[in-house]
Amino acid sequence: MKDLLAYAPEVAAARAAGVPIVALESTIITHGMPYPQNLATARAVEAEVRAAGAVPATIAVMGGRLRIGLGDDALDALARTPEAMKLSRADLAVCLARGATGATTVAATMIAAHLAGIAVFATGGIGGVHRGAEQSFDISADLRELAQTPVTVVAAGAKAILDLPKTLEVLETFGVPVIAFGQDALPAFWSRDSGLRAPLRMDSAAEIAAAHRMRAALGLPGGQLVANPIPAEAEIARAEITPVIERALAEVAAQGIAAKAVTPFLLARIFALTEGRSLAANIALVLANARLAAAIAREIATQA
Ligand code: PSU
Ligand code: MN
Repeated sequence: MKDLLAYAPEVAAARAAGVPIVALESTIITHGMPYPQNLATARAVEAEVRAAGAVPATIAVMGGRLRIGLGDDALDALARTPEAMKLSRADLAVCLARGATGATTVAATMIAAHLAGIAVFATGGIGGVHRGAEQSFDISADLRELAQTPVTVVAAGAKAILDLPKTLEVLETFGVPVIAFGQDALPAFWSRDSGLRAPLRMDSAAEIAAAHRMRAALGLPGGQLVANPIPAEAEIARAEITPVIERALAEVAAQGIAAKAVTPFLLARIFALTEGRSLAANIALVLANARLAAAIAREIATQA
C-alpha cells in the first residue's frame, strides 16, 4: 500500500546516507510514564541516541500511517494522548485501517522497525510471562515477536513484575538469544541482578552486532534480546523493590485488572508507592539502553 510508512525527515536523510538508526517505542510514552515526564524522557532518549552517533526513530501510528520517526510536535501530541491504543501485533492493522492514534509496544515496534529496515531498537523492559500465567495465560506477545522478527532489542531485562524464570524458559523455547551485557546475571529492570544467570553474556557492542549479522547469514528468523543492567547509581536493590512489586500485584488481583491494562497499572502503582523513585530509575535505564543500542547500530553499519 502506498505511503503506509511515513518517515520523519531526519530518518529519511539517515536512510539515504546510510547513517545508523535506532528505533524507539511509544507505549512507554503513552502507557508507561505520566505526563510530562513521558515527554521529557522521550526527548532525552532521542538526544541520547543522537549524541551516540545514530538517528532516533520513535514509532507510532498517527493519521492512518505508521510513523517512522516523530517530529517534536507529534511527540508532544502523543505524550498528551494517554487514551491512544496500545498496539501489539494483533492491533496494528486495525489501528492503521481506522486512522486512529496508537502507541507501539515492543512487538509492534519490532514489526515497524523491520519494515523500515532498522536493525536495532531500544526500550525499557520487554513484556514477558506474568506471574500466575498458569491461570491467566497472560504471556506478552513481545516474546513471540522476538521469535519471528529480526530486530535486536536492547532492554534492561524483563520487568521485575513478571515471572522471570518462566520468561527465560519461553524465550529459550522460542530460540531467542538472551544476552546479558557486561555481567553474568540477568538484570531485572529496576535492579541490576535478578538472581538468575543469563543464558548468554557479551561485553561489547561489536560482539552483539556480529551475532545479529550471523543470525541473518544463517537465515534464522527472530531477533536478539540484549539485557543491559540499569546504571548502578540509579538502581533500586531487589530487596527493596520486591515488597513494592508484591503489593502492586495484590492490587491487580483485588481489582480484577487484566490483559493490556496489567503492565500500565503495575508501573503506575509502583511509581506511586516508591514516590517516584522507580520512575527516575526507569528513565535512567532507558537512557542507558539508548546509548548501547546506538553503539550496536553503529557496529552493524560498519561491519556491513
Ligand atoms: N518498557 C518500559 N515501560 C513500558 C514498556 C516497556 O520501561 O511501559 C511497555 C512496552 O511497550 C512493552 C509493554 O511491550 O510495556 C508490555 O506490555 P504487555 O505486558 O501488556 O505485553
Ligand atoms: Mn499481557
